[in-house]
Amino acid sequence: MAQFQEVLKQSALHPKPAGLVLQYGTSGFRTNAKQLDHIMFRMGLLATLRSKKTKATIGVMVTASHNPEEDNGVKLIDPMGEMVTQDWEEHATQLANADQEDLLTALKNIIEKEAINMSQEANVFVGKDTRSSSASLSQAVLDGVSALGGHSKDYGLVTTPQLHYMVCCQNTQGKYGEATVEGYYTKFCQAFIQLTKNTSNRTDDQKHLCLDGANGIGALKVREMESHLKKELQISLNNDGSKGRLNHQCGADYVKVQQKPPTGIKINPGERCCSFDGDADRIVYYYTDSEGTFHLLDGDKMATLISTFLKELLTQAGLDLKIAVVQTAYANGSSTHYLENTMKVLVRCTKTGVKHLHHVAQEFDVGVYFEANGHGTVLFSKAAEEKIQQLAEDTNVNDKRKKAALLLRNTINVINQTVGDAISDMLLIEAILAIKGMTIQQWDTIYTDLPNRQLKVKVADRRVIDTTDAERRAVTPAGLQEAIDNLVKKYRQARSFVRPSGTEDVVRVYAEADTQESADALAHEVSLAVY
Ligand code: 16G
Ligand code: ZN
Repeated sequence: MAQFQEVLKQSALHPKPAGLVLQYGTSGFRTNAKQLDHIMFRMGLLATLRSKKTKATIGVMVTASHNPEEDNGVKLIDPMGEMVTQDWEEHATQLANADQEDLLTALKNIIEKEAINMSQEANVFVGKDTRSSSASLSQAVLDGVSALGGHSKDYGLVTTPQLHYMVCCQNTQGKYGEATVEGYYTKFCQAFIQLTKNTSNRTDDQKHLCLDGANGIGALKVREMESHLKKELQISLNNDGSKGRLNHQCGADYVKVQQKPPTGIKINPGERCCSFDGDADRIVYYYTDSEGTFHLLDGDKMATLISTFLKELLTQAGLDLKIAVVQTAYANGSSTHYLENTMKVLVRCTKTGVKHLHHVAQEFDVGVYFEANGHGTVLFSKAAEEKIQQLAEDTNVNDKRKKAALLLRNTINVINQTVGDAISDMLLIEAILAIKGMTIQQWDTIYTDLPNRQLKVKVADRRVIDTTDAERRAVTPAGLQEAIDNLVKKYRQARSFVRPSGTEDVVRVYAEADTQESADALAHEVSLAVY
């Protein structure tokens, strides 16, 4: 077939370095940008096949998120804006690692296995972050799509969640919103304005937010969005990419891991601040108190604020909908305890990685999911959305129920349900704080985090560690879990687990306890048990 000849010809322009083996990991392919040209071309091919198979538009995002500027990466987005399925992750790895002369065979294998009709049309949306390597790498994706005769639309510079949104809008014929950047701002900002409309007497201080854009795409997009916010949110933007390097001593990952503010930003005591990561799918909040002590409000604190807000509204609206919070093993024990025992909300724990949390959250009417690192969103079932909509339109309900229903409806509209989204999460949190008339300090005191420590340990082969119970217990090597259990017993309010990283060649250790000294000591002792 002529298209295979074209693939052969084009692929010669995107040759695979001999001997290079890469894997489609938890967040796609990610490594030094110099090694990725052939991967990008091949992911263009694969996205085209996935589009033919699903008869829908597929997304390809070129980004390495919070990694350093010299890295890059790519991930595929499925029709409803979710991560691509596991089987196709495997196809991606197969295709990426085929030697140049075996590429057609690998391609044909996938076509056969998936019974793909090659005369079906294909449509692929492509987006990229601000890395200097992203321009040529996203061109390689586009080359891959056109080599297989697919149509493509290049969105250029967008955040990862914006591309997820575009794909979802396109495949739902605009029901989710308009598949343009302008449509994105209109949808989310309008909902934000509606939510904050009746909050009385917000001072300029309350409307003010200090934002660290990680010198990345999020900063660019917040600038574009600002006029839509009609001064209801006044953002002072730091690390906007004009001077500093992407993710260098700034951004959500730096702030979360280092437990300190981005370097070089002056923060006034009590001032509400947040940081995005390099592709704006993660956000963390923080402030410093009058003594200069730094306070981090991570994904767990966001999940708690959001689920409390939603639960109160559901009760006021008189809607009997099942709400749950989905966390990972990294969730601070205090947050889980508060949610289960004070808020009486159902809490579920899953393996690390957004797709796992997303999947479990889909089981509930309202599923709030957050990783401690700041990636998260809220999912509403179709039935839940319909009930809320009906109540909001019902003329026979009392004012209190009606008001709650309207707030719920606008809350749904301010949330990007396709994936965790720093911009949408920021608008949601800002709206909740405004509605509740709450300061960041008041939000912070809902519960107190248990002191904790994370360490990474280099071992000969991290795959010898196998885990169960959402990564909270080690099954192999024999004796390891018992050793951890014995160490944990020595401390108060203690908990610890180990798991092989899905993104680095290390084993990660997590420990928490009643004091920082204890958490540090426990993490250290557990890391010795891992060797
Ligand atoms: C990836 C995941 C993130 C997870 C992290 C864990 C996505 C989009 N990203 O970045 O959710 O927290 O991996 O990394 O799923 P680790 O396995 O190295 O600890
Ligand atoms: Zn990210």
